[in-house]
Amino acid sequence: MSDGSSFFVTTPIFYVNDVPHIGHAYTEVAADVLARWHRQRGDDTWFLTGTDEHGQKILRTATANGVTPQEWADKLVEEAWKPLLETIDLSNDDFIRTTEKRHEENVQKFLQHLYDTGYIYTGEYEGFYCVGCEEYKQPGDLLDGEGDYAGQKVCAIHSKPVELLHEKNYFFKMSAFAEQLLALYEERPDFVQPESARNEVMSFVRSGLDDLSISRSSFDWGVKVPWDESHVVYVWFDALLNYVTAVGYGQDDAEFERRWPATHLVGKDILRFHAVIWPAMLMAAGLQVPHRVFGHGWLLVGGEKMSKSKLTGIAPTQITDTFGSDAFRYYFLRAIHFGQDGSFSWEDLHARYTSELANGFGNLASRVIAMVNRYCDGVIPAAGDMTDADAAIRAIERTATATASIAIDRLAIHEAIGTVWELVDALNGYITEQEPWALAKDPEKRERLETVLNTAVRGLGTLAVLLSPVLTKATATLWTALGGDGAVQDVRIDQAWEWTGSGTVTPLEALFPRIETSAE
Ligand code: ME8
Repeated sequence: MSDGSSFFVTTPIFYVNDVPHIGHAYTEVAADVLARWHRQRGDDTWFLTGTDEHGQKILRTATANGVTPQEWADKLVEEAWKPLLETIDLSNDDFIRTTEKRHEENVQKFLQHLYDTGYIYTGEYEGFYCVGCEEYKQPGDLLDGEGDYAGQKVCAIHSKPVELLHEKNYFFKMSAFAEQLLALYEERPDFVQPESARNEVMSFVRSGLDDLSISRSSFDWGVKVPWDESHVVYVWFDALLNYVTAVGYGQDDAEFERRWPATHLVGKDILRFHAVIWPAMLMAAGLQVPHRVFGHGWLLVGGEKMSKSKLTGIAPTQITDTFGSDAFRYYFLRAIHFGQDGSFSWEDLHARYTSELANGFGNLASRVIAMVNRYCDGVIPAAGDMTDADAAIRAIERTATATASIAIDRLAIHEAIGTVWELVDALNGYITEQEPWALAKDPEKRERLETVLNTAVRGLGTLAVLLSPVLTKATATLWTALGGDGAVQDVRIDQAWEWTGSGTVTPLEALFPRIETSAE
């Protein structure tokens, strides 16, 4: 399937004004599954994540907490954002912070280049600014405030009042790229995904593109504008550049050439920054635009976008402490159609954990291994003549291997997992129908028993490989119990169905122990 091509996947870099919640972790696990899948297909893979540390939002939070913004960012990164990587078992290759020298210096280089080539000019701007979004808002994007904010205009995303700003700033000639952007969306229909996101972006650009204010002079927490140190770079202009500064832009041409362009996964809240502003910036600098931008949906709690500011934020550890990182990764990626909004509820999580992970997959693995131990002294038996039922399982393994990879290429992560789950269900049905416990009672059916157990063990091996990007821990345990060679994540995922069990199995503890009560 793969020719060992390059695959670079990113998440947004997250603001360090607060600690992570499950919305941030959702994008992270999606990117992680893609990265692990591609690595297992032999692609030259790079997975980047990190933190966005400049701007007014961080400055205000730090000030309110009586520390410098750098101290605040250092604390949050070390105490909250880096620990998240372990909480949900991320395999990121790099973690960039926008306060690092490798980033700041090359943001300045990029800006200077645009200035020298005439894409930056001085101008004045007056408009409503939302510090939560770190963005100037159009009047049409605002709502009338209620309660404490009656009589004021509030941001539709943060429900907090916007501020009227009037500044003399540097501007990026973004409007010059409207035609080129529209041509890009036309020529490369997969550039912005899903389709609904593409339509939204196209109509936004068609309605007219303004130039973009890219500096601020009323505070100094940011990257200094190289030719005018009384200004700092607008936080979004600075932040977007992380995707190239992290892979060598301005300092290591070979690395940059090797990695860029990227697949960007972002929440739909920040789609325009990635699908409009970012490609325009790259076009101005004469660099390649991203490979694609995928805007996923929101996690909803009680029907609303989950957010810390609305006090509906749930910390990832609230879930992983009870259910584990595998269940976290599985639940959000399986239950939510990637690209659409999805409601989170503890009941749904608990129900899926029990029926799909504990009863569906975990129980299958335990039963099959226990039977090999009981009936064959732990030695994986060879297969005899195959029946249609055995051949059907082999066919499903083969189809799942191929179809899941195709779904991953389309970024349909939920579909890839769903396809693999057809094999879980088929194997459970196969065991029920073939009744190995009954075959074991009849010495004349010994060969049939061995064929059934061989087929089931091979199926489990295929599942271990195909699910390893998602269920990172359970599949490693299963692979060891099956006597698989080396680490499961080193087995080629596009050849998952080819694994032939041999040797001995070792006893397996429940992969997903039952959790009796809801964690609510
Ligand atoms: O926007 N559902 O950072 P941020 C799903 N620093 N995903 C969610 C979510 C929810 N309820 N809430 C947050 C920024 N997310 C900028 C990005 S990139 C150059 C700069 C996820 O900390 C989702 O990925 O506000 C969303 O886009 C991101 O967190 C916003 O994170």
